[in-house]
Amino acid sequence: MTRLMDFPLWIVITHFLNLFLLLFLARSGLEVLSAFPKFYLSDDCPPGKEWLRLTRKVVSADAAHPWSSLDEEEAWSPVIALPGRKNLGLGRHWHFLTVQFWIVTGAVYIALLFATGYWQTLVPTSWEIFPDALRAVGTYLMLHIPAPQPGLPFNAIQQLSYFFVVFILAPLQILTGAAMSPAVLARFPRYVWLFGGRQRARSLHFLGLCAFAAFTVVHTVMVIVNGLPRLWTVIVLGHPETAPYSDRGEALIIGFAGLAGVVAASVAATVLSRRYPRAAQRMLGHIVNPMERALSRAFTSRQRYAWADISPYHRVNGYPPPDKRYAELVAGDFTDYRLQVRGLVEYPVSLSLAELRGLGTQSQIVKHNCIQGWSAIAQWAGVPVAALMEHVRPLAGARHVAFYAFDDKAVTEGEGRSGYFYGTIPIHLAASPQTILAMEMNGKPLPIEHGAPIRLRVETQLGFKMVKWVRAIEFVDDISTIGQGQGGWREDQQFYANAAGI
Ligand SMILES: Nc1nc2c(c(=O)[nH]1)N[C@H]1C(S)=C(S)[C@@H](COP(=O)(O)O)O[C@H]1N2
Ligand SMILES: [Mo]
Repeated sequence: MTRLMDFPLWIVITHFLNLFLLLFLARSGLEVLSAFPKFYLSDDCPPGKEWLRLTRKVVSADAAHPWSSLDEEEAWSPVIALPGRKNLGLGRHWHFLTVQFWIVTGAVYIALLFATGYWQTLVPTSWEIFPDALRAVGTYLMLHIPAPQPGLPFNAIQQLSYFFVVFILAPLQILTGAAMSPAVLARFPRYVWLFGGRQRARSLHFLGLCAFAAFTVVHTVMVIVNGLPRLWTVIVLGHPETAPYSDRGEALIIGFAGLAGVVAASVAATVLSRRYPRAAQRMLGHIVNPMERALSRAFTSRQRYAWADISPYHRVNGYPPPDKRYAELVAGDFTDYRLQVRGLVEYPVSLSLAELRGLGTQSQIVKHNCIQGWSAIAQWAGVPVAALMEHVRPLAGARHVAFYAFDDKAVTEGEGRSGYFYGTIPIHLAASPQTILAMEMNGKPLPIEHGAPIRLRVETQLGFKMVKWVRAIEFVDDISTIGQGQGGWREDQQFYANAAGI
């Protein structure tokens, strides 16, 4: 039993890695949050009905002039957010990179916990733990240190809180994180219902962050109160609590070097991302994109909501095209509109809306998930891209499909960005059953703000992949020659990941 009093090296190492990775997770998580700093109970995200708002900007459904959800973004300081100041794309990259290492660290830790019998220090084996924990809290409140439980290194409240963090809080963060993925949501809508929907999962994920933060503060204070030099030595060197701590100097140096390393890595990640965003996007992408691609490939959308589920208000992202050419098409009720379909196809075509519709239509009621964090349910009807592919016959070399839009983002979104909006998807997503060129929304012709006359819907992906105001479609073998080569306008200009299943 005395063995349990040790603080073995594997705990020292996983404890340190956990601290390191949690800092990255929290900071990148705050970056993601800054893109839509409000929390809803309902997946409709009704403007003004958020249960928590971390911004002063208020938007309303009946605003006098149209707004785009990108206007709801906040620029948070790089001191708290990684990388800070409206860098959602890279914030997500850091988050998804770090979470992979965090899960591996956690899995190794739990495996060793059970392999060594050390689980007994964390897992309570009697209901007495609750009254004992209360008594321990009482002892703390009287400014005394409660005695550890017999044969264990921790008192009851310590054991209970460590158990909660390791076996409840950490898994809950992973599960609620997964419940926000559009691919998971599209394939397993019932899983997301476990948490009461995507927005509740998002709220819980945030409360989980708060719980982690609160735990970290209390835990640190308690370590200080419980006897800093001795415990510091234990945490850094892993010596048995009972051993003499002659190595205090060594522990001080190693411990502070470790903390300095964490801070330095955090600063380096911030500076690298802010100075060399494209390099950061590429580097992080090497590890993050394969995971996203695998998810998007494995899951097909099986969404089938009811008409009653349709959101009363559906946010808009992206201002309509200011081009004269587009205004003329609108004025002519799109009778002059032709969809160009070209590239690596056997039969390039130019289709009127009636001709396009003639290829066959389909309708779906689905949840839209914007990368910023909001969601909304709507019915969309239009022509399956698969039907179009049957018509134009992509050649064997066609591996991606590019969708070009009418909106010049230099005019509508500014912020130093340029070029017309476009997006690409791999050809297998284009052929997916719920991938359509929508021409109708909620039983009416597609409204201008939602992409008239045609917008793409790819139901396992984030909203930014669903190009609105589609002008032309091109089948290509390689996306690196289009735009700045990252696979889409938001990928090029905002450093979003090209795969968008998470
Ligand atoms: N042409 C074009 N398509 C676009 C955008 C845009 O700015 N321009 N924004 C994208 C983003 S980020 C989202 S979330 C969805 C929003 O669709 P909605 O406005 O119909 O809700 O459109 C996507 N398609
Ligand atoms: Mo979006």
